[in-house]
Amino acid sequence: MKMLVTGAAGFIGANFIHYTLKHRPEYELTVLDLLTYAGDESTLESVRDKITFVKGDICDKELVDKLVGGNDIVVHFAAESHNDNSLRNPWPFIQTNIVGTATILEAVRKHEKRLHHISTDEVYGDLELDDPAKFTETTPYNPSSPYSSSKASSDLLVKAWVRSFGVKATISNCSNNYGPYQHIEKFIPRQITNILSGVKPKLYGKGENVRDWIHVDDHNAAVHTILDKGKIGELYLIGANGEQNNKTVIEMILELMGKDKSDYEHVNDRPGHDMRYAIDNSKIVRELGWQPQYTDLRAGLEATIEWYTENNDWWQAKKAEVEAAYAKQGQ
Ligand code: NAD
Ligand code: TDX
Repeated sequence: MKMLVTGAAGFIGANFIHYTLKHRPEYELTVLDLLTYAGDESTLESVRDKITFVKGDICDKELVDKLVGGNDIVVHFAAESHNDNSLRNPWPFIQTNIVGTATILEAVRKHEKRLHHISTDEVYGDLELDDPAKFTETTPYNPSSPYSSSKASSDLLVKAWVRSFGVKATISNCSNNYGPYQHIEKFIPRQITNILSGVKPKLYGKGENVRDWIHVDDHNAAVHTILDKGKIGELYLIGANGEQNNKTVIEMILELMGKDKSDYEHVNDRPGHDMRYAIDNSKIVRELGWQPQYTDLRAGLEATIEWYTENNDWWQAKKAEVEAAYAKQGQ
């Protein structure tokens, strides 16, 4: 099996490479990644001799055409992924997430290759805190931010290419991931590295917003399940019943790191901040037999804290720039 993985110098894609080499050592893996601020080649250093790494842009038609033509399957993670950045400057999101996905689609159409498109639950917008409903595969798209609307656009392109051109694609929409190698701009690693740097964690607004946390290895196991057993043209939601509000998560991190659980500060809220995400995972559980393994968030956070504590070299150089950008927004 020859597999092209886009965006695998980033958080989930890199974990996907490590997971795949461990569980499917016979696969031949090629990575296509532009190494934007979010990509870090060192994340793949330990497996460098087992993969082919190509530095390049998913919007580069010629390069994408050549790489797709030489592989059997494309797993498409590459994206601009951070909501706060999309509010500062939407253009890279439009380019990479929409034009980049269209470029991949045209190549898989031409070469008749299988595609799995990685997306997010944020395409559905948000839920009220007291709403018993969760997102399902039939919830209407209603994205809130430039990030989530660009991901929604990319999903719609995939659906259209499946219907009109018979492209053999599947889509998955996953909830919030956590685990090792997550960029420190994101909520959980930002707070852990703040505490490790002697800075107070920063909670947007009142911190009532709920995210449905899933360990990155559970996400990647689900992606492999879809590649093995998923039905072409179908969309699958991935989630591990991990709903928690942000305040509770910050308090948990502080406690686990031996600090007073009230030792954080409230900062400016995110404009248009989605209130709650929640995944009904019954389709992938029922139809494909996938089950999450890491369902204890406290234990998962403990392991993640340990990873950031032991891998200071991986994140330290990025910290000042990330915090300077947040400071400009009063965050
Ligand atoms: P990330 O920002 O950590 O990594 C993105 C990677 O894509 C980086 O290595 C970057 O260099 C690369 N990239 C960006 N633009 C590129 C381009 N034009 N050409 C080639 N490579 C490019 O993101 P992540 O958190 O690992 O997310 C991966 C995917 O999963 C995204 O599609 C995201 O929408 C989706 N997703 C993320 C989450 C989450 O909680 N992080 C949840 C659900 C879905
Ligand atoms: O410092 C912070 N303080 C804070 O309260 C940061 C960075 C975030 N937050 C809040 C905002 C959100 O309610 O924490 C929550 C999580 O924030 P992010 O880590 O930025 O994630 P989110 O916006 O929920 O999006 C994530 O999940 C879905 C990923 O970044 C997306 O790529 C994915 O699609």
